[in-house]
Amino acid sequence: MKERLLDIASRFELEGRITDIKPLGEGFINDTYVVTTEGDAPDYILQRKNHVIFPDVPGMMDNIKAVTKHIKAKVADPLRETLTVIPAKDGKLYVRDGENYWAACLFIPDTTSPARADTPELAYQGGLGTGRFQALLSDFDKPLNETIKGFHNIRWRFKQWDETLAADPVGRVSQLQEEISWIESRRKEMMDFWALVEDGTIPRHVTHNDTKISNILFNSSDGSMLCMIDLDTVMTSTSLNDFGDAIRSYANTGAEDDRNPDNVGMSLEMFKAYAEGYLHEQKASMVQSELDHLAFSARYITFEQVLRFLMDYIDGDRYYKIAYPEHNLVRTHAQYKLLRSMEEQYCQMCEIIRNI
Ligand code: ADP
Ligand code: GN1
Ligand code: MG
Repeated sequence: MKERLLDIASRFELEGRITDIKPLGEGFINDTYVVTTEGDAPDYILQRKNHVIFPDVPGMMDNIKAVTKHIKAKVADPLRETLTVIPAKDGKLYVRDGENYWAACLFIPDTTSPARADTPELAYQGGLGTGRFQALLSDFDKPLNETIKGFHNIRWRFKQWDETLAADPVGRVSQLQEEISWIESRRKEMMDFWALVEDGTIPRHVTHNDTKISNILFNSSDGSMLCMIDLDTVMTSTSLNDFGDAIRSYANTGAEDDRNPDNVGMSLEMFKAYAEGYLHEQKASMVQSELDHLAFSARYITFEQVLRFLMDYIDGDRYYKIAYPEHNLVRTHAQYKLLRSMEEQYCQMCEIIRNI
């Protein structure tokens, strides 16, 4: 494996002699490695991009190159404040190795990417980070490729859901009637929200679409936010979902896949801190329909995540990496507990947003 990784890394425009290649991070989709080099040369991130999930890797890399170029032109430290894509020696933004696609970028040193937010200060910084990312891209006007069809489009997700339930490929549906009812009982309210995006009441912008806490880097020196990473899903959608998706991780008192439901719930303190950071950057540019639905976006994306984990379980675990056979079902239950907690505290969430 190491020889193969070395061979792939050497096909990119890297500086310095490679001293090591090690796995990094806990992403559910790609395989990530850090490539260390000798002396003063930079280190790199090497990533096997999941081309089953991202069918157009070249189009995805074009998106990443375009948005990072746009950000670099605006920030004080362009090598730290966004990703730097490293091209292959043939000039392409990826290397093909048989079936697999690989991409590389600069490793940004002196940063942390925590798995969870332990303090409101960190949540505030995370909110600033997402808000700033959106602000930097607010005048980006080139069309972006849709890297995953219908990513946060619940109409599309329900189409996949209906097909998966009808196919029931591994015979799990009959055991899951209660979980399936959690989805069905919320179908209408979720579709009603998405209809507002479809009819333009809620505007579309360039968004990150995967804002969980492990997809942002903070400065190790003082914990301040540095930049959003994992830009594979940058597309045009509603900004609200970047807020809602982040709340799933920053404000969860437990883990995304907690086996103990008692650990899981939404912390209003963390919700408030994240919202303060986000709105500090975004408040002035948001329209009323967005502000009115900001709190709901946390319910929307958490619901979507319950649906996606359960749908993958019904589908025989083909999308998310799993660590044990029931993993997607455990994730479904833990995210459902979080959703219920949001529903119970929804009035307070709305009031927090109004007060900010
Ligand atoms: P995945 O798509 O599998 O989630 P990510 O792009 O999020 O992969 O990378 C996984 C982890 O690797 C991140 O959570 C972060 O800890 C680390 N990482 C990724 N890119 C960089 C980078 N450019 N500099 C430093 N660390 C990084
Ligand atoms: C995946 O790639 P990663 O691990 O950052 C997923 C997100 C989910 C998340 C759940 C492309 O994110 O949509 O919310 O897992 N990314 C993709 O933890 O599907
Ligand atoms: Mg990630």
